Amino acid sequence: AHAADPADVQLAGQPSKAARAGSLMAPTQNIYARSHVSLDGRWSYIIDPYENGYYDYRHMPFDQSDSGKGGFYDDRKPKDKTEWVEYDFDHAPTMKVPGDWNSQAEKLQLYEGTVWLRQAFQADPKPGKHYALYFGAVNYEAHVYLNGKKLGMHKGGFTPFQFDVTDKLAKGRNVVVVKADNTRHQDEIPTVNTDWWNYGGITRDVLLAELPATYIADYKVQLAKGDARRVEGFIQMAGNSKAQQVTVSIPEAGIRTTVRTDANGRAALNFPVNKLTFWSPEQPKLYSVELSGGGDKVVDRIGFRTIETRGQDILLNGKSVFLRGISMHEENPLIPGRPRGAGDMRMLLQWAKEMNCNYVRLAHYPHSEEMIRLADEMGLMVWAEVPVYWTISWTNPDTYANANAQLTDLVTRDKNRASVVVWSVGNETPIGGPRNTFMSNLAKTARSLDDTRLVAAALEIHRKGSDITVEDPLADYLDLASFNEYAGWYWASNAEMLNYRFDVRYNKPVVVTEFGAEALGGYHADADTRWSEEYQDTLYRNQFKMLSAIPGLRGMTPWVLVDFRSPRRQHPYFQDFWNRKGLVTDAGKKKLAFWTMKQFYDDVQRKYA
Ligand code: GCB
Repeated sequence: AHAADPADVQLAGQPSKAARAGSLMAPTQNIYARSHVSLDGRWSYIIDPYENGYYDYRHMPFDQSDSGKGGFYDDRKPKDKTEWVEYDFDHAPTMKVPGDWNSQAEKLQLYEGTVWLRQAFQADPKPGKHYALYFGAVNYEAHVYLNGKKLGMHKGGFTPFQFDVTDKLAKGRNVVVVKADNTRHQDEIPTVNTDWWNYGGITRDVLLAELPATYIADYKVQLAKGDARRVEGFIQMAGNSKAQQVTVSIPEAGIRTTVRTDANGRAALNFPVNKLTFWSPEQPKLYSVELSGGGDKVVDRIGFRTIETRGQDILLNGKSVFLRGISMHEENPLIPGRPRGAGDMRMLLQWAKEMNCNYVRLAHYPHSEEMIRLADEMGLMVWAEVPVYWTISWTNPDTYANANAQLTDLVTRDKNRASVVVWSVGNETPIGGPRNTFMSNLAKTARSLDDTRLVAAALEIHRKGSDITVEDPLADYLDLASFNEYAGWYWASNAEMLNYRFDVRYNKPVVVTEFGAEALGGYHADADTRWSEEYQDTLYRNQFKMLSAIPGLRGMTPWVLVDFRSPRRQHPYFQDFWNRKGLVTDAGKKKLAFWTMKQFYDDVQRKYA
């Protein structure tokens, strides 16, 4: 709508492009380990369904109209009693950041549109330093202003972005204003139709980071593809003098190597490693990895492991594994809403651990960096996904660029996390020419950015008589035969489902990405009664029988760990805006099938021991 503003460019994940994009810059790797202040806390907000703080009464954006003043980003106060100003952040209500707005005010529960958020903070910028204003995620479209001046715009609700504010920070009081807009659009990623709550707002941390004149902007330190004895990766310096000597050391393993970055700040990493303890769910070993050069130093906690497929086997550190998983949303049912911190996330992952999982599918969008770091620490392998879900606008090149940018940002952010073993390029996308091109291109992007992990997607199944087949041209680009199936729920019933059999013809590991049934916690009846815990429990038992007959079965992530909110779920008694396929209720209580699932995983674990 306002493309004239040069700062309104979407983050493309590449440092070179980002450098051109106004003050948007590629997010700094491991920003939490840099010198920073948190801007989390209570932010003042104004609900603005008509975008009154953005457009004048002729519907011209204030920043392009003659009227000039009027945008809420000015955070204006009347100079004296005679002046007319119709908004006032100082007397506006406040909400918690990070935190979605839907769960913080009754007025906002179903709201989709614009909310303005404001925070004031003190700064003392020092000469020779770089300053970056970082957002972990804002859903969906964020226009960001510092001291009344626009820094830029970012689209995409689940990936980080940051602005270079080096020359824009004031000594003393600064004001940051965010216009967050969670309106759904057909051409965006995700599109208008999803089975989850469209939580709006600043849902992850906001930081102001201080970086040295020359700094380590990005790095990858991981084992080479299928090679447990060699680290491969890169270092990317940014700032004033990018050609630097950079030392990478892993003191605990007695490793130390030095490389020289080129004029663009780039150096490849490639060095032998012996005697490393490999990361695994049983022993989630993380090493302190130190990178230093050009006056900067950053320390990360990194695990080392290999992941690959051979025929129908998935090999973790060369050993065949079964992915004992569960799908999960990034939502704390007890709020309910997006997690407000690491404690909320740990609670969710802990439930997966209690079920004896060694793996989680973080559906259907990039979860917070903190979630992945917890998975690293707690020993859970991760399937990471982008919100390319259902019926995307396959032929729109801007839509593709957006999906590609979100995937790039995800891989860029999490490439050093040992827990991540699969990049998923989407979920249940309907087969067709333009879609096949779109999706296979995304798969190629994932592989070109990172060839050390598996690339997959949650595919759909087809039924012919009693045969269930998986046939999708996209599968040629993927490492797993991974699909969703709802035997016993959306088709067939508990009584009929065992008449079906799976025929998966790909010589790839079979990982069932979803199956499930809804059950209202505490509702007990017989195994034929929909919505009862007994129905769900029997469906799980039947699924285990059906799936165990598939020769290449190497994992599953049933749908879903916890009941979650969805506007599509409208049964007034059993659902009331909740998808009840959780194995844990919205009150945090385990349903019968939780224990059945755990029993199954205990058995599988013994077989793979
Ligand atoms: C699916 C979707 C998931 C839904 C689930 C359901 O296939 O991938 O997002 O929530 O089914 O409950 O219908």
